[in-house]
This record gives sequence, structure tokens and C-alpha cells, in this order.
Amino acid sequence: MAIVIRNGVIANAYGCFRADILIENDRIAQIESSIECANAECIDAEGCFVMPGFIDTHTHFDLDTGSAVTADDFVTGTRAAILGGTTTILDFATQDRDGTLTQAYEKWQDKARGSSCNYGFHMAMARFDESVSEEMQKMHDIGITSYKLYMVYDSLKVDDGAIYMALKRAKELGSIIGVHCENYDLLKAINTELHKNGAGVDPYSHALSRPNEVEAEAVAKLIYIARLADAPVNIVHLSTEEAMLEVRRHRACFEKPYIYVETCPQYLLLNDDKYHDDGRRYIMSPPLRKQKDVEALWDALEDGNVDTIGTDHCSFTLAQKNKCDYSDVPNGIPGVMYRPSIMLSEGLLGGRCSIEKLVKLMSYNPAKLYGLTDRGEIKVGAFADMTIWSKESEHVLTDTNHAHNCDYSPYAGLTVRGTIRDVILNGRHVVHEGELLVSGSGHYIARDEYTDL
Ligand code: DUC
Ligand code: ZN
Ligand code: ZN
Repeated sequence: MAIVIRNGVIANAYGCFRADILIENDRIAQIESSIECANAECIDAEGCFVMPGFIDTHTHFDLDTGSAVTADDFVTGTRAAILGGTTTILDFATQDRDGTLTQAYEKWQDKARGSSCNYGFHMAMARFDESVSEEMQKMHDIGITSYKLYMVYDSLKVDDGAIYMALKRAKELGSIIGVHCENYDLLKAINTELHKNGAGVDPYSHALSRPNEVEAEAVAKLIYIARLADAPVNIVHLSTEEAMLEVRRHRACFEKPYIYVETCPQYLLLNDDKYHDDGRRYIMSPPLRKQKDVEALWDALEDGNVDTIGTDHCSFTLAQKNKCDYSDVPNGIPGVMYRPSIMLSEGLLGGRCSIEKLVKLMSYNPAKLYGLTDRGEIKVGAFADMTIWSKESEHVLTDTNHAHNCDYSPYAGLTVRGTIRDVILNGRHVVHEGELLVSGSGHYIARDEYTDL
């Protein structure tokens, strides 16, 4: 059945206007000042913003870190995502060091069956050699046009030469690489120091073990590697003022290669004071930072130096996190359900940024950067993935009022103004007032090549 969304304000990355929307099959068929509802389901969006479905380009569902398996798999993770207004997630299919990219792809396709929002995969590569280079062509052909490389974690870390070679190869294929930037040797040395001192096992020591310099040095190095390779690169989950300064320095002198920046809601809303109060809940990498870093990220967001906001959703239960030594606590926090509502509440209603900017960072830019053609904007012919948000109500987040498969919330106590009221996915009305009307209707999206922003 066709759907008509009436009386709402359409918010795209490039402007807002009041109009009705006709959806037929899985596409937007018409946008006009007034559309009749005859023979169609009518959704009244009076007083609401109608936005392109949000795209979370950074999730880890059903990930086995070697010592723990994430609490959310694709069934629970995508359910939380769609209830929170995210219509597409890009998860990290992760290659085993001695495995192939194809094996990782097949494994992730299996995991993702039954998803309630659309999904695609970045390929996280644990090595780069001739065979991997060849397989990247195959990845391109099956719709994987983005990769992640890690500078940390024993089972994933690659060296600078591999990053350089992989960046060049990705560029040849119209693909883009995101890099987890931290200097592993430094953080290991500091970790050893902290443990020698005996006192250094509390959660706050997690932040001490990964100081700002550990990220900033790695970001500076990555920028030089990208320049040598003459290839664009994405710095994922950037968290510090110092790393942002490195990006600003590059951007002030060079147009290309493009150095893109992703940050996450946790680095915009929380600071390292959290490590003093049941701090294991907040153990993630990079760690939470000082308030001055939080402010620097908001400034960067305002002046156009942040390109996307992803969650780095990687959830563990309190039992999994319950370790005496910070270095044994699995890294990551839940967040996929919260991102749209908390960014709209804190960013738009908090007076820190416009609705257009939020749509740009959470939908339009992710769609462009990651080859999600005909998504990320509301226009005739685009896929009908849409999120309707009302600013009328407010609620306080608790450890339990969410759909993550996880027994706590890193944002417990936060008042969220506004609510995700309805979600349209592939032309179907799948969420209404917190209720999932249709589950399991997400599908795999084979992506096109990367496009510059
Ligand atoms: N850090 C990562 O690099 N990955 C998942 C979770 C985290 O905190
Ligand atoms: Zn990472
Ligand atoms: Zn991550």
C-alpha cells in the first residue's frame, strides 16, 4: 500500500521546507505541497520533522573480540537501530589474520540475516598482501567499497607500510579506508608503567593509558601516509582536540588528499569524569576525554571539520565488564539506538547546531562517502527510508528504557528532548511511537563507489 506523509517539515542536509510525500513501493514517488491520501496509508506529521533515514556507519554487532562476544547481535542491534530512527547500519566484517576477505564477508552475511534495518559491511582487514589486494576487487564487485585498518589490537594491527599500500589499492577501486588511530607501542608502554606502579588498574587508568598524544601522533602519521599514497582516508572515532588540530593543519594547507573525520556521540556528550563512577561501563577505545576535548569537537562540528557521526556501538553487559583490572575489560559501549535522538536533543534543541547539519552528519554525508546511492536525502526517486521526529515530548534515559541487549546505559540520567515517532524503511511503515510494527525487513545493500564530500 502506498503511504502519504502529510503536514511535516522535510529536513534535508541543504534545507527545510513544508510538503507532503507520496511513497510507492520502496521509493519516494512525489513531493508536493498537498497530496491526497485516497488509497494510501496516511501518516500525519504535523509539528514534526521528516528526515532521510539515519545511517550509522560504525557498528560492531556479533563481534567476538577473542575474550568476549558483544551483547548485541544483528537481531537485537538492528532492532535497537530502527527503533531509534537509524534505517541503515554499516558493520565491520572482520577478517581473521589467517583468513580471507571472502570468508569474513560470508560470515557477516550469515550473522546479519533477520536484520530489522538495512545493512552493509566495511571490511576490516587484518593483513594486506597480494592475495588480499586481489580480493579487494571481488569485494568491490559485491558492494563493499570501504575498509577499516587498525593501528592497535594484537589480532588486527597492521604496520604503516600495509596502510600505505592498502590506501593506494583502495583508491584504485574507488573505495575508502577508515583507520583506528592510536600508537600501540606507546599505549602498551604506558600500560606496563601503570601496572608496575601497582595502583594503575582502576577504570580511570584506562584513560591514563591512552592519553591524547597517543591518538594525535597516530592521526598525524596517518595524514602523512595518506599524503604519500595520495589517497583519501577517514579517521574514525576521533576524540581529541590535539588530533583535530592535526586535521585542521592538513586542511589549511592541502585540498587533497581528503582527510575525513568521524566522531561519536560519546565524545561529544561524556567526559573522563565518568571513570570515577562505576567507570568500567565507559571503557572504550579511544577513551572518554577532558571537557576541553568535548568542546573542541563541538567547535569542529560547527565549523565543518567533522564529516560524519557514527556510534562505534560495541555493547557488553555489566557482567562482561566486571573485571578488576581495566585492561581486562572488553572495550566498547552501546549507542546505536540513541544517536539520532540524543544528537537532535543536545545538538538542535541544545542550540549547538542546525537540523540541516545533523542530517548532513548522520545521513547525507554517510550516504555519499559510502556509496549509498539514492539514500541520505528526501527527493523524488530516492529510496523511502525516513525518520519522523517530534520535538514535543521528553524522557530521561535509564539503564533499562532502551532496546539494546545490554543491562545498562552510558547515558543513564540524560534528559532527551524530542522523540523518534515513526520510521519508514524500504517504503514500509516499520516503527510507530516506540513500537516495532515490522521486524526483520532490512536487507543487504551492495554499495557503489565512494564519492568525495
Ligand atoms: N573500540 C574499538 O576500537 N572497537 C570497538 C569498541 C571500542 O571501544
Ligand atoms: Zn576503532
Ligand atoms: Zn569501532
